[in-house]
Amino acid sequence: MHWQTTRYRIDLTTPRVMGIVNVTPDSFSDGGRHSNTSAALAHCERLIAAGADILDIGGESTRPGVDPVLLDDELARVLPVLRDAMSLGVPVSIDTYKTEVMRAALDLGCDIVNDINALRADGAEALVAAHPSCGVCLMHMQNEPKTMQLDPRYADVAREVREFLAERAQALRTRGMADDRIVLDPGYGFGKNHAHNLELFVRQDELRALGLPLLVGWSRKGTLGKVTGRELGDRVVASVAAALAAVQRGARIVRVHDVAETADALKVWRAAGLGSP
Ligand code: HH2
Repeated sequence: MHWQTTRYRIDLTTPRVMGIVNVTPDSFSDGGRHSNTSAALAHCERLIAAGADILDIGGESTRPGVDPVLLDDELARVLPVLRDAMSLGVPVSIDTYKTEVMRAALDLGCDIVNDINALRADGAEALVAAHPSCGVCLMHMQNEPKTMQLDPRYADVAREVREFLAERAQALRTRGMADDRIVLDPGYGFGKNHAHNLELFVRQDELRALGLPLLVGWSRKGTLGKVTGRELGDRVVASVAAALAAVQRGARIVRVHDVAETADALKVWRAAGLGSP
């Protein structure tokens, strides 16, 4: 199993670690830490040294209740970081739902578009499908970040997420995009309450029926705080455990803040013989 991206064909036989680079003043767990270009680039280098296989660079926080960032502000945050990160020797992903940001990133040669909105913005689907080789991650989200946690409702969360992701993947196939460029993400914490997140986690296997690789992002999220009783700054162990459990349930890429800890855990997981496909 591979993930075809602009410059790299990523082998997913081994689970991969996607390191989070938030070039934002207000991300839920690391806002303001890497909000200028040089700090963000230093963070990229640290994540690679710690074992990141992919860098995911974003310029807008999508935490619950947040207001959208203006297009020009987002571009000014991410483009200089993307430009330099492209030379660090690993695949680079742009974390955005804005078509114009995707376009600018792809023009720079960016490898992957990671979209929490699964390419539903005007022109996003056509743009990505028309690209000759970039990878894409399609994530499920009910509603939008501003309102998604107010009152999320599902009749059957696992079925609805599966049907949504199937429809979004099919839309890209219809435009001629090859399956090996597409990765799916259940979107833990995006328009889902605590019970929804846990039910989806327990039934994550059901998403494998879609036949495409899964990426998951549990890192430091609120549900892990509820499960453990830990505050935001103290959720590393919970996040690593969630990443391992997600991989055990079929995820091939884990999107994490704590790269070194997650990479170590995955090494032990593989040494224990749990890594064979
Ligand atoms: N979660 C966040 C952002 N982007 N992308 C994917 N594919 N999956 C996720 O679960 C996901 C994501 C939220 O985390 P973070 O980037 O740390 O926070 P913020 O949105 O506040 O910047």
